Amino acid sequence: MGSAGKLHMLYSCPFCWKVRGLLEHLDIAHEKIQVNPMKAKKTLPSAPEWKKVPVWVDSDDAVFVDSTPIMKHIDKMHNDGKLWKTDDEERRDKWMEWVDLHMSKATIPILYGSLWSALKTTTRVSKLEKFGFISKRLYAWAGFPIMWGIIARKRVKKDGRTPKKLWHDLLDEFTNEFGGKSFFGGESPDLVDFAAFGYVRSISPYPQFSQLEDHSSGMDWYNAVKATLKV
Ligand SMILES: N[C@@H](CCC(=O)N[C@@H](CS)C(=O)NCC(=O)O)C(=O)O
Repeated sequence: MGSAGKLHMLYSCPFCWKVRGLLEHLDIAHEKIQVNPMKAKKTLPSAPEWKKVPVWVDSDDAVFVDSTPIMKHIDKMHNDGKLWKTDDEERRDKWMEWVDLHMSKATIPILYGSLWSALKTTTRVSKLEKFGFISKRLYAWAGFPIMWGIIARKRVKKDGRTPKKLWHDLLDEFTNEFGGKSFFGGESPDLVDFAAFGYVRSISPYPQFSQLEDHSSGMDWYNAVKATLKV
């Protein structure tokens, strides 16, 4: 089978992890295009209107932007929309919105919320992303005080909880919604599960992930979703 499309992405972007998990679950052949973070705004096929990753380009060159709409599009095109179909659309829509609102905001605090974690994260990101020679070094050293001092510290202070407590609360709230089942979607994961899974998985390349690993129902769910990926 030929490639279904191209995913323009950054390795460390949580929104890209959402789409990647879905592609792996559905076992869809595709190309990954890791963009240079410094050049993304100019080089993305959706630029200049949309300057964010992920961007999905279908095999017929149609361009799709924004992670949740991309997931819906891929499910529709390659899976008869089965992961989005439900008897309770109100519950699904409410929780998709909840996941996109709350989990998306919780990744920065855990990765950059203290000076030490920010340093560890930016060093790792500079190795994982396709930076140029200069920007790689610049990001590794100038990135962490910016991420920590300007962005993360404010968010942690505003929330009032430690980043670990914030994640444990989110995982409690999410898994409590399963009504005793293994997934939000019931016996098998649906698109809401894959969206949440993407945010959680985006933390997995970093040492701070261990703070999530001691949430047992959260990890039962995470590992159960992971087990459905065909990679
Ligand atoms: N709502 C978008 C958010 C995407 C997003 O913010 N991506 C970040 C990288 S993690 C980005 O490209 N930021 C560049 C910018 O905001 O200009 C989605 O879900 O795809």
